[in-house]
Amino acid sequence: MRWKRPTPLHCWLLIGLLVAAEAVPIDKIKPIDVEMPAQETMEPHDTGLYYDRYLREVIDVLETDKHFRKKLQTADIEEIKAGKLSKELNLVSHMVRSKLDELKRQEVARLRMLIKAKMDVHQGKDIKIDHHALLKQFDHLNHQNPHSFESEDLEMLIKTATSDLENYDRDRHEEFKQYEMLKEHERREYLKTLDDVRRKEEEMRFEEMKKKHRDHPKVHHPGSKDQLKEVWEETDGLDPEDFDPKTFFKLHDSNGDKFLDEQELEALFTKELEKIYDPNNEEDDMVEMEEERLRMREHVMNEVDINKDRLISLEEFLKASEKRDFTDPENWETLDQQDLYSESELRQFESRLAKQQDELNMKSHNLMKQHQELQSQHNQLQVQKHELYQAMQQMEQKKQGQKGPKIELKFHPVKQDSTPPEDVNSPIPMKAKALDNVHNLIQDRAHDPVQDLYPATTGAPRHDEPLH
Ligand SMILES: [Ca+2]
Ligand SMILES: [Ca+2]
Repeated sequence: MRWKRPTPLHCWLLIGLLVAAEAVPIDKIKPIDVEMPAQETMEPHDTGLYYDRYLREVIDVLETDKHFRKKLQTADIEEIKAGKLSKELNLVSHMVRSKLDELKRQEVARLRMLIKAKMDVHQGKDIKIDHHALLKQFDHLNHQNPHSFESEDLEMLIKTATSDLENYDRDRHEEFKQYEMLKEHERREYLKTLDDVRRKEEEMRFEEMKKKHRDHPKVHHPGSKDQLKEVWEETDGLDPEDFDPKTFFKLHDSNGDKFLDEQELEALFTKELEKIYDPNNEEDDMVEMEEERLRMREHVMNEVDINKDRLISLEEFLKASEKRDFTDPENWETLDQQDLYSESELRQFESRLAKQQDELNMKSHNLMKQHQELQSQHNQLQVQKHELYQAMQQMEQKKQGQKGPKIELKFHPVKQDSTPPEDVNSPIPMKAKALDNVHNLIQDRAHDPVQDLYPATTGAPRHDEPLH
C-alpha cells in the first residue's frame, strides 16, 4: 500500500495564488540576503480532487475577465467562502460566460461517462441509466441545469472543494488506521496457524521489532527552533549561529509565492522522519512515516496558520517564532507512542472484513457456477456439431454411391484390344463390358458388308449360302 503524495490545497488557495501572482511580480519576491534555489513556476499543485481539472479551468477562465480578476484581488478568503464572489459572475463578459458554459457541459459529459462506466462494471451493459438521478451525487455543479454555468455553479464549486479538501486529511487518517488494523489482523491470523513453540517465538520476534523501531534519536518538536535549525544546518548547509527565521522562510518558500503551503511545510520534516524511518529496516514501515509527516504538518498548521487559509504567511511565521513554545517546546510524541485503535475497533473491523470476504466468496461461487454451466453448454454444442458432421459425411457417401459409374467411365476408356474385366460381379464395370460387346460387334460388321443390309436380329443369309 502506498500513499498518494499529499496535495490538498483549497480551491481558494488556487484563487489566492492568482491574487498573489498578480499583486507581486515573481522577480520582486526573491530574498536578497541568501542565494535562492531556482524558482518554480506559479502553477498550483494538483488538489487531488476528482474534479481538479474542472476547478482549475473555471478559475483560469474567470481570471481572464478584468472585472472578476479585480474582485479576486480585493476579496478575502471569508468573503469567497461565503459565496460573495459568486455573485460577481453576473457581471463578467459574454465570452467568459460562454467559455464557462462549455466547461460545464464538458464536465457534465465526463460525469455521465463515469456513471456509465461504473454501471457497466456493476450491472453489465445495456442497462438503462437515469443520468439525471445519478448526477445528484455530485455537489460541485448544479446538475438541474447541465447546459449553462451560473453563479450557483461557482458557489457550489467553491463550497464543495473547500469541504472536500478539509475532509481530505481526515480520510487519510482513517485509511491509515484501517491499514494498521489489517496488518494486525493478518498477524493474528498467521499466529493461529503456528504451534505453541513457534507462536511464542514469533511473538517475541514481533516485540523485538517494535522495540527496535522505537529506538531512535530524539525527534524535535515540529516547527520548533531546534527542528528548523537542524534543517538550516544539515539540509541548507548554513551556520547554526546565523539562524534567522525570516531568511529560513524565504529559503523554503520553494515556489516563491510568499507562503509556505502544505507541501513546502511537509518537506521540512524529512530530516526528523529519517531519524525514525529507514526503508532498509524491516521494523520501519514507510506507510507509517507518511502518517507521521501528515501529523507534523497538521500540528504546525494548527499552531501557526492564524487565519486558517492553510497557508503560512511570513507574518504568521515570524509571530510563531516569537512564542515561548518556539524555543521551549513540549516533547513530541511520535506515532509509535500512540494507540492507533482500540481492541473493540479492531473487532468491528474484523467483522466487516469477514462480511466482505463472505460476499466475495459468494460472488466467486456464482462465477464458478456460471463458468461450469457455460462449459457444459459448450460441450453439448461440440457433440451436436460432431453428430451433424457425421450425418453430412454419410449423405455425401450415399451421393457418391449414386454417381459412381460415370466416374469409372471417364477414367477407363475402351481400347480396341481391351478385354472385359475379370470380376463380372462388380457393379461398376458392367456398362463398360456391354459397351465392349457393342464395339466388338461393330468391328465384326466392318469385315462383312452383307451384315450392313440385314439387321443382326433377323439373321441375314450367309454369303457362302446360295441366293434365292
Ligand atoms: Ca510557497
Ligand atoms: Ca495563513
